[in-house]
Amino acid sequence: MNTPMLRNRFLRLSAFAAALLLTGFSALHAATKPGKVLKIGFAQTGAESAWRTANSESMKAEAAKRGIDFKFSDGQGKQENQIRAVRSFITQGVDAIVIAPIVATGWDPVLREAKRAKIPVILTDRAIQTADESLYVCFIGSDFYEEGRMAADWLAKAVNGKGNIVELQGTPGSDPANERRKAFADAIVKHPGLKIIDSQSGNFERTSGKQVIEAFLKKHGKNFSIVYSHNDDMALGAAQAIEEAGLKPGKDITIVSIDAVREAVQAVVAGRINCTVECNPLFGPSVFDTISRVLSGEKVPKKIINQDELFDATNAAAALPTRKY
Ligand code: GYE
Repeated sequence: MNTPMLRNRFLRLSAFAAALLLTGFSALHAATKPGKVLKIGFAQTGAESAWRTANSESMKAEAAKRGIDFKFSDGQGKQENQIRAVRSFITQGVDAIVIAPIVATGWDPVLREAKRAKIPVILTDRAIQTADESLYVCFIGSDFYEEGRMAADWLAKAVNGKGNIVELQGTPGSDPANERRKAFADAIVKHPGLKIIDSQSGNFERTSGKQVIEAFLKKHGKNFSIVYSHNDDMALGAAQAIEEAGLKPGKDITIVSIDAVREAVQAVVAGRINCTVECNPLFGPSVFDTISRVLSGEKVPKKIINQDELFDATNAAAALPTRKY
């Protein structure tokens, strides 16, 4: 090869290398360039509860407010649908992916694919179990263990540490079901008069919750006086089953629940449910703020935990007018 040819080839190669370097380095900051429309995918679990509806609405409203090209996928209660949605977000080259993982395990392979594609993943609502915490940027949601503990402590006081309990569990293998179950069990150990005599999943759904309590009423008769429900939809289903059996929910049977959706807070005011621990679903603004920070290269905390309160007969009526979900 003569010298001019070599020089030519060198110039072409260096132009190529420079282009590569530029695209590589600017990928993250390009996402935050003024005027650029951000593309964000959200793999939601499904539409099983009033909590979930409020959460989806919060995410959609905030995305619209910020002019984000928002790709919303309803997983219809199946992890495989959520995984498929995440893969399609990767193919579409989104700037960030948000997942509300229906169950806690089985996410590593698809998260590795997102990492390879250099797309940041934010977990919301439910946490996952993984040995590799670098597979996601951060988690935004509630402390489910704390919610279960609050429910148990409230109950122990309300019933003087005595009574047989039946438990309505959330979706099997989901982080809120795991944590709310464990926290409640850990807390009632301190009260030998409180005992869980039966426990079954109602999938976080009202109809299933109602069916489980109907079956428990047949099986156990009047042998229980407390229902602990992992969410409000199932608690409202339980209240209906108890009424249909000719008993008074909130009086003959104490109901303690979690979420504090409007209908449940109303039921507390009406005396049909005795207590509901809040689990705030309105974290759309916090999710998109966090994504902006991540895309502009800022470091964010690994866990961003929402603060939750508790509603019972003492404060439900006052809270109702300003409840936002
Ligand atoms: O409590 C329940 C929903 O993951 C916190 O899922 C969420 C739970 C919520 O179906 O109502």
